[in-house]
Amino acid sequence: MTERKQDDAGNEEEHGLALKTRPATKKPSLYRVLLLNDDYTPMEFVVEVLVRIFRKSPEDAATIMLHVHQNGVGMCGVYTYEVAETKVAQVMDAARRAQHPLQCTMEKE
Ligand code: TYC
Repeated sequence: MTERKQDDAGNEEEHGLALKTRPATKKPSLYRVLLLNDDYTPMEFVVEVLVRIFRKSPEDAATIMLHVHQNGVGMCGVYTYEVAETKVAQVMDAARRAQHPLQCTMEKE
């Protein structure tokens, strides 16, 4: 009877020889990017942001914009930390340049 041991990555060890059954990878944490409603940012500007920065179709962008308008907050997408951070910065920069009070945040999923 052969004794088989598995390490933390699920790799089998036998006689000191590690047999890699799968790579020891870790899934990155994901973050939701959220848009917040306000009374002043034009609806058209929000749709443009969703199309240009979040790669939404004009139809999906309009649906998300209306959801935020009616519910106060809505999700633009789920991304790894660095991608989410970049998208939040791009939205905040576009809003600042256009002098709209649009706010965008991220939260861990
Ligand atoms: N409430 C805004 C208006 O009536 C539209 C709006 C939608 C603003 C979504 C921000 O994230 C937002 N003009």
